[in-house]
Amino acid sequence: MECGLLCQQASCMSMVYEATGRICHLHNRIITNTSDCSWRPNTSYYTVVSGVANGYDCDIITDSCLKKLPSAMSWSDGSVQCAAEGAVLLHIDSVSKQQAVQHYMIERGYSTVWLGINDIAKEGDWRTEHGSDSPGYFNFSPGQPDDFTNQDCAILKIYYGYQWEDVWCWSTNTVVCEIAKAL
Ligand SMILES: [Ca+2]
Ligand SMILES: [Ca+2]
Repeated sequence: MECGLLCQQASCMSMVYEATGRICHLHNRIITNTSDCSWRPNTSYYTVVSGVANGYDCDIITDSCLKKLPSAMSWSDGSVQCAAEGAVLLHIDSVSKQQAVQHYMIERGYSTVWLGINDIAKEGDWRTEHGSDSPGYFNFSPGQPDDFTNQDCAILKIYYGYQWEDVWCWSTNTVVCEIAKAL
């Protein structure tokens, strides 16, 4: 009861009460399913393994959770929308992640998805969405990026066998936000 009142006062999204230690854990994220919690033996509470905002799928990528936004939009609008919920645009930095995302897109029927990289600041110099890091991993389709009439943002595209293409940042594409799994 006290935990619930504390939660109300703090406007928390969910809570876990640790009976043995009489500790109330308040969370600012909704715990979406029981696999996010592990049952502690000999106690009457759950420990949060990964509490993630509602609507995110945490079974695709090892370290993060993904959510597709309801409508397609430009790269910068997608970036702002993801940031509003503490997330970033989907970022692929390894072969294994590329394969996992590809499987996810096939399963969901997504044909194009924005990637969190661009070469807006300097042509041909691809950088991650926030900050100045080089992405480190690239999977552009042969002949891409071609900067055709100033294309500075990247998508992952079914047409190119799920490889990447540079496109106009103002074009509208599916947005998948990515958020780190919280422990
Ligand atoms: Ca470019
Ligand atoms: Ca292109």
